Amino acid sequence: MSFKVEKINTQPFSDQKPGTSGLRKKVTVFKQPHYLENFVQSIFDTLKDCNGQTLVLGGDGRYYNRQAIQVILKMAAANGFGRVIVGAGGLLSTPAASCLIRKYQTLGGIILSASHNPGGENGDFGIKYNINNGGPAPEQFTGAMYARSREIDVYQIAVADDIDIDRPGETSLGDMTIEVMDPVADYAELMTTLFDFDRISDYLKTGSLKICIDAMHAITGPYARAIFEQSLGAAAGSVIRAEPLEDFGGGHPDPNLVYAKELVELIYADNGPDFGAASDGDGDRNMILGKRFYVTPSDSLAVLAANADCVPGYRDGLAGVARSMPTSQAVDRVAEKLGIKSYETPTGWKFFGNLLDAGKATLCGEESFGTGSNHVREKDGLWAVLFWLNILAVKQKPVADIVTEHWQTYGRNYYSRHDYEAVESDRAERLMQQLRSTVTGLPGKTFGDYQIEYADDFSYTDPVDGSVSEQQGIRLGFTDGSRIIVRQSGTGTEGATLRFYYERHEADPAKQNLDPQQALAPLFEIAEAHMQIQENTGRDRPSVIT
Ligand code: G16
Repeated sequence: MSFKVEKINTQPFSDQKPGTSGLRKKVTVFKQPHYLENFVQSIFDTLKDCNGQTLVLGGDGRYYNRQAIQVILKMAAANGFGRVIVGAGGLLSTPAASCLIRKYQTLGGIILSASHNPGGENGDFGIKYNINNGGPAPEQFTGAMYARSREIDVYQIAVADDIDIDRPGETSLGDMTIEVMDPVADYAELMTTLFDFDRISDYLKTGSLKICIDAMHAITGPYARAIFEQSLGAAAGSVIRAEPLEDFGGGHPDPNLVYAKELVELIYADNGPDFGAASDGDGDRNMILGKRFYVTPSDSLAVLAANADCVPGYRDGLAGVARSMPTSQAVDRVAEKLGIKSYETPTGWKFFGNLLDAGKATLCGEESFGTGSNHVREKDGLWAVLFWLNILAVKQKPVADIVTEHWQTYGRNYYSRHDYEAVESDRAERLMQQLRSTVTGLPGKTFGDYQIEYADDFSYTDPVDGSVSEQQGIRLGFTDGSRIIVRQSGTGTEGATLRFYYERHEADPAKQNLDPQQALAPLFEIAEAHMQIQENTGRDRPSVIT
């Protein structure tokens, strides 16, 4: 293939600051001339020496994935990379990309996804760099990328025909080799080393556990079919919405009770499945459902930690657990009983990387439907489903029984998140600033039956490298352990999204069966009284409640 490198003069864009997880913008923003190229060159410039290095490349298949892959391949070749491993069709789930980076010890990887955000021509697109441990680049790196993007004036790209990324095999572009790989095989193989596939498969064959996995027309379809239907022998059709589509079939690939409506209807129907799960755009999130039963992500993490001895890959014990700050404290109680440490990090999977690398934590989780372990350095939706299936195959009990028995032992952490999406940025900023200015005066104050024990803007000092991340969300902690947390999302692409997280612990089994919205109502009232949420947001209710 003919090959010539061109140096293109460009001007910086001022808005290429990565958020909670990479750069996410509307497709229309990414399609501006030089926009994608500037950001990719900023990544390469930050890496400095790319000569002869190997990169993993793939995405969740959303609109613009294929075009972006062609641009990145040509830029990688022009910047001296020796090899790029690409998922066939340009597809790689986020956990599979992390798996490949680790397995083939590459310099890193570029993942194209806007995760749970909608896709299509008018939807969102995203790009993120993962480092050689397979995890998202830490803040120092993303900060340097952003700084570079503010001063960039030239990028390099090969002038060449488009590369065939659909057929597995090797091709070359100048001195660079492009290896198109089956996106599923290595990841599926890794799963067999962690879970008892025979036991799960035998249990599925008894017919006592009918499962339904909703891939939401996003990346997990091919993975879920290979693992659940082909390897484990679940009935054909157990994976629904299995075909990855560029616009996710017009849906919102966010696995929660609102956006996975079809699955929720099935699980609540007579003769519906006994176990349901959904994944997001890029396959790193999960939602777990039992028959007419929803497991909150925070409870899911706690249950996995408490039952890790059922699973071969974790039978030798957990080094520790970690959760993001807004995630409920349910897993802390399990850690205490196990005599291991529970780490509290800011929101963003990147903060777990150091803990996993240093062997301080084995399982990690977030309230935002993310759970994972030290097997890769990303959260992993299908891994969480397999973990649950392994526990079910050992316990041979319904999901609801496992969770309610868990509550009886540890107490129930009632939990709910209220999101106000696409709020005007200055309104959201005003609410945050007003709240921030009150925190120092709050400890000792009472609101009805509740007294504030501490109030702060969460600051995290990484126990491994000592780096400090400030202003990670306002915490109001009450003397009974209840909490209200407020933070601005770092993944939205329209205005500002405000998130309010509410949590209350209930030790009495007789009081553990309330609707969380009812159980948490006193905390909603405190938040409204103190923050005037309705007035400040201009909304009379949240856009999404999970
Ligand atoms: C990303 C991050 C998660 C975070 C989530 C929500 O997930 O990796 O750590 O919890 O965003 O972040 P925010 O509350 O700032 O919107 P994903 O699945 O979108 O990559």
